Amino acid sequence: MKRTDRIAQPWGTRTPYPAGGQWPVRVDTHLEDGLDPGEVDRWVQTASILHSNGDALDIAVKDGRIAGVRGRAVDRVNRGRLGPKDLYGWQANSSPDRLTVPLIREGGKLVETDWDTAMDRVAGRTRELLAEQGASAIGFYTTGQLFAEEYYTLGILAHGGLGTNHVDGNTRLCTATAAAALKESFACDGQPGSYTDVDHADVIALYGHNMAETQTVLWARILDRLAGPNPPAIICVDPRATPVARAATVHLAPRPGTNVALMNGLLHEIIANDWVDHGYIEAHTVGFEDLVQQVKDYPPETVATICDVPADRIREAARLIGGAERLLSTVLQGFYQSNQATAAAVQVNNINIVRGMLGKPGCGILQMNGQPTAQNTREAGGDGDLPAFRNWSNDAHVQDLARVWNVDPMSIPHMSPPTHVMQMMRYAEEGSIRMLWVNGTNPAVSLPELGRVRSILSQERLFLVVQDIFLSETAQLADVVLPAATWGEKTGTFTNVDRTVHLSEKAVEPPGQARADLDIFLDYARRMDLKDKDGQPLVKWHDAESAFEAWKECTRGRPCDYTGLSYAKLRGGSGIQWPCNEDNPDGTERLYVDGKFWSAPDYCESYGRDLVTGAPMQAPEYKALNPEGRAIIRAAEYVPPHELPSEDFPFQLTTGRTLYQFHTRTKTGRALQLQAAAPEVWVEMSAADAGTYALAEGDLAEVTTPRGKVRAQVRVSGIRDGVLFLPFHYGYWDTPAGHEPDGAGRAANELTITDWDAASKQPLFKTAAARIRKVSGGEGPSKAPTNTASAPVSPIGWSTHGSPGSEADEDFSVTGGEA
Ligand SMILES: Nc1nc2c(c(=O)[nH]1)N[C@H]1C(S)=C(S)[C@@H](COP(=O)(O)OP(=O)(O)OC[C@H]3O[C@@H](n4cnc5c(=O)[nH]c(N)nc54)[C@H](O)[C@@H]3O)O[C@H]1N2
Ligand SMILES: Nc1nc2c(c(=O)[nH]1)N[C@H]1C(S)=C(S)[C@@H](COP(=O)(O)OP(=O)(O)OC[C@H]3O[C@@H](n4cnc5c(=O)[nH]c(N)nc54)[C@H](O)[C@@H]3O)O[C@H]1N2
Ligand SMILES: [Mo]
Repeated sequence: MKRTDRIAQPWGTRTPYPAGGQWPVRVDTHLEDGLDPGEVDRWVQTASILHSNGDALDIAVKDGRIAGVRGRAVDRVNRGRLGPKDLYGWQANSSPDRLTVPLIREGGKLVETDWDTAMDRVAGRTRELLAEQGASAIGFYTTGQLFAEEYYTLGILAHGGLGTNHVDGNTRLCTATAAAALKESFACDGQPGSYTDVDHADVIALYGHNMAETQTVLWARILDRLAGPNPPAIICVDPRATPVARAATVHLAPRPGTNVALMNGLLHEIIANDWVDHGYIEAHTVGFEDLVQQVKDYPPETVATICDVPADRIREAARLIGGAERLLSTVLQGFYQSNQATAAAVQVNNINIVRGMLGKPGCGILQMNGQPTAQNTREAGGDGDLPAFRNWSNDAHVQDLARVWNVDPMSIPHMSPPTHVMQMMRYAEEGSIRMLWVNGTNPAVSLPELGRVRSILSQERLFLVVQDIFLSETAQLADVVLPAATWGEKTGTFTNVDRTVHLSEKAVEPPGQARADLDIFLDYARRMDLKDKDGQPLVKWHDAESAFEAWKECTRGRPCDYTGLSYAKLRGGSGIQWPCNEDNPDGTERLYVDGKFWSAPDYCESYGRDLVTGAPMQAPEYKALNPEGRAIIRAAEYVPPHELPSEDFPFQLTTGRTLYQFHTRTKTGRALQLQAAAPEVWVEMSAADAGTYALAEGDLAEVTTPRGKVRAQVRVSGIRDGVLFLPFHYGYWDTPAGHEPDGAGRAANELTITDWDAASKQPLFKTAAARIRKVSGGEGPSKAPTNTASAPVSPIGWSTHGSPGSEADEDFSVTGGEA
């Protein structure tokens, strides 16, 4: 047993292990001050809610309150470990400013009301709009932070009940490209790999993925491999000196927005040196010749000029990848939110495909998710796709869904792709979407170009419903605010990046009158009197477990088959990876083990899209391309970002995360230890750029793009020259002043651009042109964390550490765990 300051040491103590070995157990516990584990009344099973890793944990309940957390030793994902956000973030649940009663807007102000009044107003407005305009007047914008049961219920009521095609999730901002890239290469969503690939890999390549800060426990697994015998080589592609970059064997720091050029350069080398598996390509793929032709134009010297990365370093990275025997590739926002998102992410798939590195231990692709239940949003249809990876452009799939729901197939919208959120915002701006129901997301801080977003959401003619646990920046603009119960206060399932399904059980009562999101949706379905084609209630379930049973039926025979799972089976042990069914009763560790893909034309989720225009491919085209259901190698040429640096805006601005904060901070900003570790926005720039612009550590600077201004203290960091970085966590709920007098804000999205990837429709948060100027000298260094990507390049006199309440126990004595 060891006490560790987990703010100062986010990854905790090393437990080294060798290639092919089993990751040792380390059980992390943090309880409220003075509480002894022996005094805990109950431990209640769940998994982490503040990222996509799916770390399993138990909530400590004391006197009906959440009083701490402990990692679950038995779980395959984390083997007991927890990250800082999980150790401390739960405190937000009992924050005194939780929403506890519904609110409605009266005379311009939000006032308290009862559930009947609030829900009648929502249902009443829905009925009016259906009568006046039809379902196209109504949009739903959900999240990646509810449970599978809730998305499935939302999906049936929006698609099967009202019949609107305007359904999307904030997963559009998050993992739309993960889904799109998997659909392009394998014609179906679903991660091929498994976290255990970390145990076996000899090369791990992380593309635009700061895993050290955003999936701390998975990174701890890699650190433990690096500390053990025969460690893997690490390749990092990131313009900043992240902790991943510092641990890397080779770090490539390209100009933001040039990922496709870089990937084509790597593929050029892999193909030119014949580091490819011709047998695999021949037997299991289509499209290789196109790739060979395409990457001919990208020799390392050409790529070096586009990306500003030394040609020899590209060769070195390619040599490592080309020589790997077990290659694990991971991809996240540095690709997904950057220029040519899908095309870039697909090239990562191509590397593993042409090297034949799929379906074997250590050979995996993790097109990462970000949010805890982003996968479920996509699976259950919360993002507008049809549930269980049914193909909206395949009539047989629509009919099959209509059978499951017992509705007329024509009542399920499927004539065009589902409306993505940026398009929904456009429709609201133009006035054709007149009601928008936002749940579990805070678009007034997280969407690009906030000035525009605020003006859309605050229009009188838009009826805005916001279902949240706090009075967020978005909720402040709403016509009706519905107080939700959250993680720990309700039951449901969630699925992480590597398809592991966890049960999350209710531990405590929600505050005041707050209700589980599922109960809110069920109440709405009842009030709307939604019926199936026999006049029976459309939604035939009444609680989380009955919703899960219905969802299971919907997945039967589909790739994400849940039929072998049940709440009982998920209770007590480890999470289980789908597909889990009669054939795979214990779940499935890796997909595509036999080189067979879910890409047969009559089974696949998608016929693919044109990577440049985004236009969906038609069935005949797809059938001609891929009649036998193989993996699809899709080549892409590099196209520069739309907004490039200019004389007026000489920098590239990129945005992202820091280890201690989650998104718009509604939870982590209310957890003392986390908020203290990263209390205020900062802007990162290189030492050379700081010199040129006469800026120093701690100076107050103003960053400007054509959309707006943000003020932040300068952190001189290891970021590449020519690039500025802003964390996007800092909105306005905890700044009484809000905007600065002269119109500058502190939310990074004041500056970002309304633009998105053509194929995935994911907004571009990572490439914009900007300028920076000094406002005033600082009164000391910026408060940015020092042990993360924002580490200062020269000493600033202090380092990030916790206060007395931020120690956690690490227990190394637990043996066993999952076999
Ligand atoms: N601590 C913490 N953890 C989280 C979250 C959080 O808010 N806080 N959120 C969760 C969610 S929802 C998500 S989606 C994930 C996101 O996890 P990540 O994707 O790891 O996080 P980001 O910081 O958004 O972006 C990753 C990196 O992309 C780099 N980058 C920027 N532009 C480019 C580019 O053009 N090319 C390349 N190659 N790299 C570029 C940035 O420098 C950054 O280090 O994290 C999850 N985990
Ligand atoms: N500039 C820039 N912008 C970005 C990104 C970036 O890297 N840069 N990243 C994008 C990404 S990847 C993501 S995922 C988004 C995240 O953006 P958001 O989804 O807007 O961020 P959150 O702060 O997680 O918002 C979740 C909201 O749901 C509420 N909530 C929490 N739990 C529950 C619950 O159980 N029920 C209900 N009803 N509400 C709940 C929270 O209080 C909060 O208001 O931001 C995107 N925006
Ligand atoms: Mo995300």
